[in-house]
Parts: sequence; C-alpha cells; structure tokens
Amino acid sequence: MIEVHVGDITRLQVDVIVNAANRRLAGGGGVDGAIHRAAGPALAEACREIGGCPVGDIRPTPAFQIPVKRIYHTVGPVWRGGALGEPELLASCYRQCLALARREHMRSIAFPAISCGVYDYPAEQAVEIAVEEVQSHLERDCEPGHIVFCCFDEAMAELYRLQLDAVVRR
Ligand code: AR6
Repeated sequence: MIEVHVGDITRLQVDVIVNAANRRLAGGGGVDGAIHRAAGPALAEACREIGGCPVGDIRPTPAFQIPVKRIYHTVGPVWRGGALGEPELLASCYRQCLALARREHMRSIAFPAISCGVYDYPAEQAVEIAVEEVQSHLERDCEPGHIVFCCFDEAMAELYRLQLDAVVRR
C-alpha cells in the first residue's frame, strides 16, 4: 500500500522514518532539523559515532524519543543540472532504504521528499524516481508493504498523487 501524507514526518506511526541528511550526518535544517529536534540529543551523538555517509547511501540509527523503531539517514544528491549522476544517486537512496527495511523486517516506512528542499532537486523529477523505486520494490517484495510519502505541503503531495495515478494507468 502506498500512502501520500501531508504533515510532519516525526509524527507518523510507522516502523521507519527516513531522514534527508547530509554527508557528515551533522544535522541541519528542513526535515533533518525536525527529526533531530524530535529525537533528542542522543541522535546527534549516535550520528557522530557513525561519522558520515556517502551520497546515495544510508545509515540506520535508533529513533530515541521518536516513537518509531528506526531512523534511516540517507544523503540525497545536490542538484547540479542532472548530468552528474543525480538520478541514479537519488534512486539509490530509495532502493537502499527499502532493501534495509526488508532485511530488518520493517512493515512500514515513511519517506520525505529527499533532495527536494535545500538540495534543490526538481520536484517532479524526484517524485518520478521515488514512485518508480517504490513501485518496483512492491512488485518484488511484500515487506515493507506500507510505504508513506510524507510531504510537508499540499503542492508536493499533489505531485505524488499525479505520478501514482500515471503509474497505475500505464
Ligand atoms: N516532515 C516532512 N517533510 C519535511 C519536514 C518534516 N518535518 N521538514 C521539511 N520537509 P530538506 P534535502 C520537506 O531541505 O533537500 C538539511 O539541512 C521539505 O519541504 O529537508 O535533502 C540536511 O542537513 C522538502 O520537500 O532536504 C542537508 O544538509 C523535503 O522535506 C540538507 O538539508 C526535503 O527538504 C538536505 O537537503
């Protein structure tokens, strides 16, 4: 099941929330800032111990004060025109989160719109990749079977709905 939700990702009742982090896992603004605020300072400590994460890759941590099981920190690409591997790197973020969630037997996972804020990825193109990766995961695997695209605003949610409709009609 794929769900489009408008709101704060830290308030969702899911097994895993995904954080759009930076390579140093140093915390920041946007969804990263919201997750660190909600999880409490122990999250920054856990991230410091991990040390960092390459673009397109993920690092899991506990969720501390957020009532979910895990946080998967992923580092999306900074948009630099699209010819520097941005689509593949963004797809890799989604793919790796879904693969780890399957290995960890997580039943539900919520994604923010990775790279669509400070990292400036064109929203429509990012949404296309996100939906594509999630669809092909669900064709292969039943776990995690509940996937949430968590958007901060209605305009972004509408892009996901349009893309999901387009995929269903294909
Ligand atoms: N819940 C869900 N979505 C949110 C929330 C929230 N609480 N807050 C913002 N968004 P961004 P990026 C949306 O900038 O582009 C950080 O400083 C937001 O509207 O958070 O991958 C990191 O430390 C947008 O659609 O992530 C990195 O340095 C989407 O989340 C850098 O930003 C992603 O925007 C990562 O940039």
